[in-house]
Amino acid sequence: MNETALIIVDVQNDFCDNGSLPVPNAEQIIPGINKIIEYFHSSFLPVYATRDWHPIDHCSFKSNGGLWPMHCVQQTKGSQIHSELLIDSRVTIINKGTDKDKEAYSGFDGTDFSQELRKRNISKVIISGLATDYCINWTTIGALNNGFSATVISDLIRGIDLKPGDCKNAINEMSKSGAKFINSFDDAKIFIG
Ligand code: VGL
Ligand code: ZN
Repeated sequence: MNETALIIVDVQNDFCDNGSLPVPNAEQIIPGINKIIEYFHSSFLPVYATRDWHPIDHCSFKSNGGLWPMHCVQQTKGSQIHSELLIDSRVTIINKGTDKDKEAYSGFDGTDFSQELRKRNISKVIISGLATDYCINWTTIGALNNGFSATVISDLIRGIDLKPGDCKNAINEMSKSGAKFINSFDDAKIFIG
């Protein structure tokens, strides 16, 4: 149990420019994430991408009493992973938020993600993507709660800051829960291993 996996969280059209719930500057992180994906592939390490994957009547939508505009509805263009992200058959997709009655910001909530990681002898995850104050925060804490060590790539996440300070608070929360933080320009070997 000592493999490291990369998790790319929710880099989907609806969270990018022109999407229905755009995260400011989301697209800035794509080139950097692509470099990390290539590093993982060349090291034969596993790569996962989560997708927010809601049915059209999902409880998180304002139309159904939730907090958010309609976003990432299954099978729509908005729910597709951004086309510039290097996703191919080597990347395993994890869908979350599929139960219409349950908000699920964590990739570990209502999925078989932790069993899948354990099956592949993974004990450590490296996390990047969207959004710092929601799915990054909850997925990171979900990983820790499931017994994985978790490292977040600080410069390859972006957040919403619905209330100013939300992203900062999320980073403090992840840190207090035991997450580590690194920068992508550090030698990757520092965080694999
Ligand atoms: C997210 C709000 C609603 C996220 C998902 O991916 O961070 N945020 N659904
Ligand atoms: Zn959502």
